Amino acid sequence: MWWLKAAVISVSVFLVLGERDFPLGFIFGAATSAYQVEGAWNVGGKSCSIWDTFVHTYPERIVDNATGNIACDSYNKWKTDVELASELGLHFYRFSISWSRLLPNGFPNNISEDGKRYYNNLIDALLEKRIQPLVTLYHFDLPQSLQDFGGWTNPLVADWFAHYARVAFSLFGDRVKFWITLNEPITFCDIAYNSGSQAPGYISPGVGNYICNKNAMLAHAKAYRIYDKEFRSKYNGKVSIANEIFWLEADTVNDEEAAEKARQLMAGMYCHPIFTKQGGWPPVIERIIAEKSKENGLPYSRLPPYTEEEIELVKGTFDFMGLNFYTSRTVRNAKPGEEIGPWPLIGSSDIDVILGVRPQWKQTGVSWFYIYPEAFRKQLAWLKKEYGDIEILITENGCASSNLDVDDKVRVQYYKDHLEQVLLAINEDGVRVMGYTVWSLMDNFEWSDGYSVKFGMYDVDFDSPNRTRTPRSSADYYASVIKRHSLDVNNKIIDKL
Ligand code: PNW
Repeated sequence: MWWLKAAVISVSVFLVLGERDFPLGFIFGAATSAYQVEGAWNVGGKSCSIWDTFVHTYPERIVDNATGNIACDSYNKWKTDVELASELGLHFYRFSISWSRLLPNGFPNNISEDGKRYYNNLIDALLEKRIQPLVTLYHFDLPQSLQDFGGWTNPLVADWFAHYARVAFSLFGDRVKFWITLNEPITFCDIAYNSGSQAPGYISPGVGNYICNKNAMLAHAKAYRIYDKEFRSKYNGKVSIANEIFWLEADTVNDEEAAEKARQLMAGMYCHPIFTKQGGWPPVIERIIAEKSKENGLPYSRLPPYTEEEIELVKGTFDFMGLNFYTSRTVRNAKPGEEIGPWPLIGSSDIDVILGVRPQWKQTGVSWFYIYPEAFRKQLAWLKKEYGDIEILITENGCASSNLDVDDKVRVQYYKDHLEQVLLAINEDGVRVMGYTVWSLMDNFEWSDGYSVKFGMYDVDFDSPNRTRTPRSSADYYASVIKRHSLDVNNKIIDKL
């Protein structure tokens, strides 16, 4: 009687899995990135990346003129980092490879022994503790030697990146089963070229950002295709990209069209080419930028078009979707003649919308970051509606503070509230969320905010040569969630909230 058996199984699964439990197989991790933690910027043959150049050339663009020269000194303290990951009980640790450490001239004919040794040690130490390495190939730190040829605005960058990816797959693919090609191209294209607040610091709103965007999509796709063709059958890993997406919500019921347009600019420009059946740019944005370019007196669009071949190359290059989620904005149409502020993320004034925040969203220690947990579920549901029933890995989520509190109640509350929304997305909306990653394992170099903004579950003492790491309450809380595989944790931290 198969139905009786099925009924018994489903009842028992129901009994075992409460609504605050995560599905079996759901994985938990934490993340960092090379420039933000490694330090050792000129050690072991490593060449300069664009972030080395940026902080050394424009110290005034970084709070307190900070640099990542030493950062968390993870180049020397990687064993300690693996200890922290193990203390938390992480299933995986997401870190990035520094391209200019592994390939000092940017090209694959000179592989650094020191770079190889460093990443091999880190990967092996993680695996020894049964922690899966999840490796990001590119987290904002292009070799300066390639920037000298135009960096992300030179179409050849797609091949440069693909060659680097092949080296990394062949050196580490036997042990690394999860790869992220590019972290947040919106940050290194739109924020970078629209505002100059990120390396390379070159400002070209409405032009540079779009060229970078297209080249980044091609770079990702070429790397994915190489994995598919040359490595998948041997290593059987998964490859995708990590996109940063703010939840963009209609300000009033009349602003739904404006909000959808903004979503297509922020999410669509980096998702539509990869995750839809049609591929290419989101049609609404392609049309708007073509019209605007005409108004600017140009005989062509500032948005570089995709050829048919390129559309095919990029389309479908994912094994899951990586999502970095932090915060939200409201959206409304601009009034005629209203000045559109320089908003770096949905840059230039190509779409005539105004972004805002609601008064009830609490601001964190960072200017751009307001807390609205329900948005997380809305974002996940929108992605499912837009791109289909694909697996989503939360590749970053976390909370900023500007104080040194070891008892970081706000951060614990943020994790709890956001994980609740992940569970609702899974249980109520049927979104296939496969795992969750905290940004960040420890405090680190927070780009233009230097060390003034902290995201860590571990506090790092940047005044001590030892860069001592101390767990905060959020580390305790996250460790209990992982251990119980549930938000039903009765521990002293939650009692105190
Ligand atoms: C992400 N914004 O970057 C990055 O992947 C991390 O390197 C970074 O430390 C983390 O989020 C926290 O900021 C962002 O201005 C950079 O909206 C900028 C923005 C958001 C995320």
